[in-house]
Amino acid sequence: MHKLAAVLLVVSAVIAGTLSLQGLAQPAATAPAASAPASDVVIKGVSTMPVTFDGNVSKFEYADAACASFPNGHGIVDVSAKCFDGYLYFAFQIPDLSPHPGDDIVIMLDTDHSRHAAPGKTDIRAYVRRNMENSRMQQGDGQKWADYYGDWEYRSALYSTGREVEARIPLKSLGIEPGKKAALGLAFRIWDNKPQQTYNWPAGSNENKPDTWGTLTIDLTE
Ligand SMILES: [Ca+2]
Repeated sequence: MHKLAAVLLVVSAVIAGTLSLQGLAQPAATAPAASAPASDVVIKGVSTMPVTFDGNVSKFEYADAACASFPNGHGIVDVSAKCFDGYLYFAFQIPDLSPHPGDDIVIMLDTDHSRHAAPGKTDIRAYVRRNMENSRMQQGDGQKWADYYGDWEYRSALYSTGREVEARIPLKSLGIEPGKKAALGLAFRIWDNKPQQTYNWPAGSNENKPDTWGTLTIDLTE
């Protein structure tokens, strides 16, 4: 009887311990993703999974992609990045419970990783609006962003609780050749209209300051 009581005590202690551990583990597991997402994205090799460039983001297209994520007030934005068929692809799954025509996502590349304090000629970005005809491509002029005619393409699709965006740019227009390795600056910015709020990746980065951006490594040497 004493033994049984002891066993029960141990079992209940283990259960209590497990429960309290789970309670502790939850904020510890989510906190790093929210406050300090990794600021490096590494693409190794060319993807083997074909893309249908239609705005829909499926796991069959991006299962072997490099990943990043950041919160946007509605949930977590999942970003996939990969190289395929001569293009650099980005795919976004953006939870958004308050759709507004002015919502956007912006993809910024510092193509020579020069990390200037203001957008320069080698800094480019795709400014993808929910209202797609208002989307545009921009390039730094040394002080600020200005419109340009680049090689970006983008598509978007809606789902019940958000939208998905695919964007691509030819590797050639970034000066990246097959068999080579390159480092670029990389940042994302989301503007949400309801409530009005900006969300950045990496956390704390500034879209107008390439020296605050993360790093995209494209390694095509294998
Ligand atoms: Ca697709």
